[in-house]
Amino acid sequence: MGLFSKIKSIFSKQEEVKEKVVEEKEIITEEEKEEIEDTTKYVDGLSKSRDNFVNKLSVLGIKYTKISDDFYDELEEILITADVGVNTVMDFVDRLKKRVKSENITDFEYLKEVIVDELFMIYVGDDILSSKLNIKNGETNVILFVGVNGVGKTTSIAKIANRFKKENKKVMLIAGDTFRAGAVNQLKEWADRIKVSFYGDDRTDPSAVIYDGLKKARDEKYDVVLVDTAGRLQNKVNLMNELDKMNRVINDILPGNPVETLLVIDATTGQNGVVQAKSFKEITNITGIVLTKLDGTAKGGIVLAIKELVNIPVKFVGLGEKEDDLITFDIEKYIYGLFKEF
Ligand SMILES: Nc1nc2c(ncn2[C@@H]2O[C@H](COP(=O)(O)OP(=O)(O)OP(=O)(O)O)[C@@H](O)[C@H]2O)c(=O)[nH]1
Ligand SMILES: [Mg+2]
Repeated sequence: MGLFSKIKSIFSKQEEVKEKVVEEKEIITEEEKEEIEDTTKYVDGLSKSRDNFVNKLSVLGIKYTKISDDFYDELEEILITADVGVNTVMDFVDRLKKRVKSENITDFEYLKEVIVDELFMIYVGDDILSSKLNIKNGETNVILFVGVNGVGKTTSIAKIANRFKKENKKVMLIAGDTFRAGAVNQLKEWADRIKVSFYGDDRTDPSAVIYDGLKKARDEKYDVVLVDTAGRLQNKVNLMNELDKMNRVINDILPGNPVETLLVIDATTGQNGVVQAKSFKEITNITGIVLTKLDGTAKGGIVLAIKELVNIPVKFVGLGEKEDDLITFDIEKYIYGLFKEF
């Protein structure tokens, strides 16, 4: 059985359980419930991408009775327009062609299976990219959030803080975005809403604010500190200097920190997001990506482009605007959400 069939059977079993819970009031554990809820979020959040992708791919299966060069050309086009990324698509199609030849594949149903398997392999590849955060219990962990404006940094911070809060962690948000008017207040409002601590003031030097906030967090033994930063598309050297300074301040007060620097990317910006990831990777040590607004795009293939072009793990995905709509990235659930009906 192919990988995709396995994934499909795991998750369709989950869906059966979900129905039983609703209709027959079957009792399940909290963990099982969360798993099912997460899968549902992927399935719902990726519906635009799924409609786009899967419909087009299915049409291919009807249109072509033989797997020909034209078929491959159209397949390439579909994947490229879904933001998978040109090089990734080229490699993928090469591999697919080889498999079709060596396994003598003529059946389109089987080919579908192979297509999903090979796409899955792009992400998994040789190395396993872990979506786990590098958090140490009993220590104060600093997570720095970077990214250009409007991508969803502040919202993502709130959503992630909310998750930590649910795990009973002591959480502080620091308003390191001293640039945009209203940014400090926006973060404070979130902190109040989800009931976590907040540090921010009206100084213009983010490092000064971060310094004081972190001292407080260290002395009062906070578990996690999430630092918001300004998202300006300014020149690279300035941004690099500023991030360097912030990193020095953070590491001074809490050696070994930040434990994570998460780059926030808006999935609806497509290949632009990938370009941003490349630039940020050049100027600072990005440890993970938060991919927001996947629910708002039909081009869910961007996850694969990120893997191929920047090779930084996607740690969270935003699949909606609500507090709970940011979840840990899970490639299997993602693939299922994308190809459920394929
Ligand atoms: N649909 C959807 N909307 C999102 C998601 N994440 C963020 N948003 C929306 O995107 C908009 C911008 O979010 P912010 O968190 O303010 O973005 P930011 O990066 O902090 O912006 P600046 O502070 O201006 O740099 C808000 O309206 C959010 O509600 C998501 O996963 N899905
Ligand atoms: Mg912001």
